[in-house]
Order: sequence, then structure tokens, then C-alpha cells
Amino acid sequence: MLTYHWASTMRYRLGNSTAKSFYTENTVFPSAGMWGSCEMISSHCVSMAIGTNNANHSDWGLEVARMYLNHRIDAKRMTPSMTCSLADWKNNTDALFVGSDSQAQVSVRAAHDDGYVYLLAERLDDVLTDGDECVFYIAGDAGYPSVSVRAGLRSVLEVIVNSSVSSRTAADVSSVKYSSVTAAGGQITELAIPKWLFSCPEDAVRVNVVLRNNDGDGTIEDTMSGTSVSQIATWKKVVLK
Ligand SMILES: [Ca+2]
Repeated sequence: MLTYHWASTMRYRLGNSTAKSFYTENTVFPSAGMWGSCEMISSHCVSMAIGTNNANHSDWGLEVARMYLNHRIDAKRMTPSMTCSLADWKNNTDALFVGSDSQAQVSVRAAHDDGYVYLLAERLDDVLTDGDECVFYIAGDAGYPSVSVRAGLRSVLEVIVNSSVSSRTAADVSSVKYSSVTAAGGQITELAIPKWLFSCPEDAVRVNVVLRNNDGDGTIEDTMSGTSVSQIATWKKVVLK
């Protein structure tokens, strides 16, 4: 990542894997500022900060943003205990992130073993209600069949298997395992999705996440920028290690 100031605005460009070319310029803080800084938090997360002041230079402030990079992540081979234990996932920290349209946000990690793909969703949400949901989409890298799992705060609400495996039975789709716990500032959910349910390939899957936040006054739906639920090719690639 290349960061710089131009016209009093902090800007950044993401580089390619060899850092020899850089993509489109972006800005984090629309207001003018100075002394911008950027610090890596993890392989997919950076913090950025900028100093700001008013026209008279008498009222200094600090703007801080935490930014998550959504691109290909790795799903390590492991079998979590399905108790929402973060200790199970301590060496598996790649994550996808959703959370720009409301105060709620969710990061999603993935793992797999011979039988299942596991998803760990850590939801930060100041107001947990019965309307709070996430929908997790998964498919093979080549496309259909796909599975969507709509999960609430206490249970799986709906599992849909699309396309060529419409013959899946209710018992088949109920084979998705679910676990959740209320955690500080939100909730943790763990899912185990049988690989046979969507004919999981050996090398990689595609994942998308829709976050539905309800704080008692309507639902706001959010997903990863650049993705479309109806286009599997836009879902984020998750490599099965
Ligand atoms: Ca909520």
C-alpha cells in the first residue's frame, strides 16, 4: 500500500504482489488534514490516522479509521470444536469483512476438513435484536451449485441449495451445524457446512456474506463492496489449504 498527501488530502493506492504497479487512487478522509499515518494491524487490516484542524489552526483533531482488505483469503485445514471458541481459530486469522452501512459489522473466517467448510462470524453490534441476521453464501469456484445459510442470533433460519442439486432433501439441508454465543459488543456464530451439499471442489470456494442489521427501527442490509449475490464470480475466493 502506497500512501501520500496531495492537495491536503491523504490518499492511498493498493499495489500488486510485486509492488511494481499501483491501482486506482482512493481517499479515506475527505476532509483536509496533515501528518497522515498508516499502520498494519494484520495481513488484512490497517489503521489510518490524520491530523485535522479548523481554518484558524486553533482546534486540532484526529481522525482514525480501521480498514479491512477484502480479497482472497485462506481457509486452513482444521476441525473447530463448534463452541465458538476463538482459541480454535488463533492460527487462522484471514477474514472477510462487511460493515459500512450501519453500526453493525461482521468479520468472517473460514476453515475446512474432510467433511465440512467452517465459517466463524464475529459480529460487532451495539443493539442485538431478533431481526439481526447474516446470510452466508458458498459455492465452488466454478459456480453452481451454491448454498446460502441464513443465520439469526440463535439458530439457522433457512438453508437454500441452488441449481443442479435441487433434489437435496430437508434432512440434507438441516445437516448444516450451527453454534453461537453472545460476546462483548456483539455475537459470535460458527457454521459447519457439509462439503457434499454444494459439491465442494478440493482447491477453493467462493464466499459472500450479507449482513442484516436491525436495531429496532428497520433493517439495513450490507455486503462486501464489488460483490453481487446473484453473480458467484464476484464472491470472494477462499483457498482451501
Ligand atoms: Ca443490531
